[in-house]
Amino acid sequence: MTRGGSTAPKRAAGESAAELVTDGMVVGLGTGSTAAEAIRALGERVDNGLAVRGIPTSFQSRELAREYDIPLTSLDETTPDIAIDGADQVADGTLVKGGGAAHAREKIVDTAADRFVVVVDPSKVAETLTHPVPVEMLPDARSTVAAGVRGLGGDPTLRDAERKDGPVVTDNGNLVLDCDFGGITEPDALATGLACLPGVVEHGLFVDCADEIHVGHSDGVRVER
Ligand code: ABF
Repeated sequence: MTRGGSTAPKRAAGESAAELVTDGMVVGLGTGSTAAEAIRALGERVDNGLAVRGIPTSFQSRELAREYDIPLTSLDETTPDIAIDGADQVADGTLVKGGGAAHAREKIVDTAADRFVVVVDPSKVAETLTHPVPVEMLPDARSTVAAGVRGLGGDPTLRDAERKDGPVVTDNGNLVLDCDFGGITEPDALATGLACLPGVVEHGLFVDCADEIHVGHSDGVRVER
């Protein structure tokens, strides 16, 4: 799923990160509209002879890579030299991800990479994380995980519970709770608390994972971290 449309800042961030890729590299291919700009830019370079292989973080990024003729590989074969991925919010180098419900695979691929580059537009940058944290869980654990999240001070909402076709189901066949914690002042402790809840597959807090954050603006890119 490519959420949100393309804009000049997203394009600038994606292109800036794609320029870091050199011949022979294995690239983790992120999810979302900003990461899609990086995949597009990479595809253009592949068209001009760059030899790379991609490891997709979602069905969406796999389809996009195929569209741009980027050869694919997997974590069973190799590890990424670099991963380029988007975020829902960034504060002090910590990310909230998972708006596309792909954060479990994103976290596996992004943290396996030698270099993890985040691509965002300025609307994603905050002083303190306030974005609800997506928590992917086994369907059977939906009520117990929700209770655990409340115990950690959060307010959980099953993603798209009211939708006619039923709630969002991830690429892994699981459900997602969007958990509002207000301002997150201790992301490390919260990440540990969420990871310890039985039935949680993965949460969308990425603490101490990003090596660089490319913030696209309409007049260029600022690299943070
Ligand atoms: C993925 O796509 C997610 O982890 C994040 O939720 C989202 C960002 O999308 P966009 O770049 O479209 O805002 O990276």
